[in-house]
Amino acid sequence: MITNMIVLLCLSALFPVLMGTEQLKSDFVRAKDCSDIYASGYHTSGVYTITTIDGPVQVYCEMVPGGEHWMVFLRRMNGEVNFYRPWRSYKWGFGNKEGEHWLGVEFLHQLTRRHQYRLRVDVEDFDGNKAYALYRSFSVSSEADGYRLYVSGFVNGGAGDSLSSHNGAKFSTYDKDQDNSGSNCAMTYFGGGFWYNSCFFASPTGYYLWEKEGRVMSNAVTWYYWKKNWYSLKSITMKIGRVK
Ligand SMILES: [Ca+2]
Repeated sequence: MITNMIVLLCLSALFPVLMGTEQLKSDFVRAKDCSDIYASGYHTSGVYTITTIDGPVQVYCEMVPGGEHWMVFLRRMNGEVNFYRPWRSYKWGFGNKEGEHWLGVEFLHQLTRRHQYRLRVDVEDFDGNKAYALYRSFSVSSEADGYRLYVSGFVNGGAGDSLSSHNGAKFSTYDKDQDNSGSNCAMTYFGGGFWYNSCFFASPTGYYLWEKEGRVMSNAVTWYYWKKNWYSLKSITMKIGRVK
């Protein structure tokens, strides 16, 4: 009897800890993005599961002290993941959610058709300098419409505006050319899937280069209005936050 009570006491003491560190099953069902996860009481950055019409999907939620929270959909940081991939990969996502990955453009469409989101792009060079670009509005149209990018409301966090010139562009990969160039932007520049126009001022899915290699190419990971096309970034993160 006493032993049972001790076990119960221990369990009740442990339960809040478990609740704080693991996403409960009921939250899996409810959460459709990182805002829902944050609202459920999870304020630690990490990988969580959201529910989509195509089933559960793991996402990286960045929880910033003070209440901001973001859902990462692209991260480059060390070149561990190959981004030169076909349409199917960019539609459904690939990579490691803790590290380099692309979430999947279909999920971006599903989320942004129901709620309003903003976009933040964080960039970093090999000297440790950081900057960002914020867009107050971000959405992606349907696959039938080419997964067009819509961004507006630029706020300069030092990185400059390299994305507004991509506004309205369809999504392209090397095996699905929907760009506004006479050529195939992704194939020409050995780049990953992106909203290429003719061709780009931002190339977050370009070929990852390491500073020491000293051979920056036109197809590198670039953000033109910060470092032009001749500097391959150390890291870039694209993430969205629900506005309402
Ligand atoms: Ca083309």
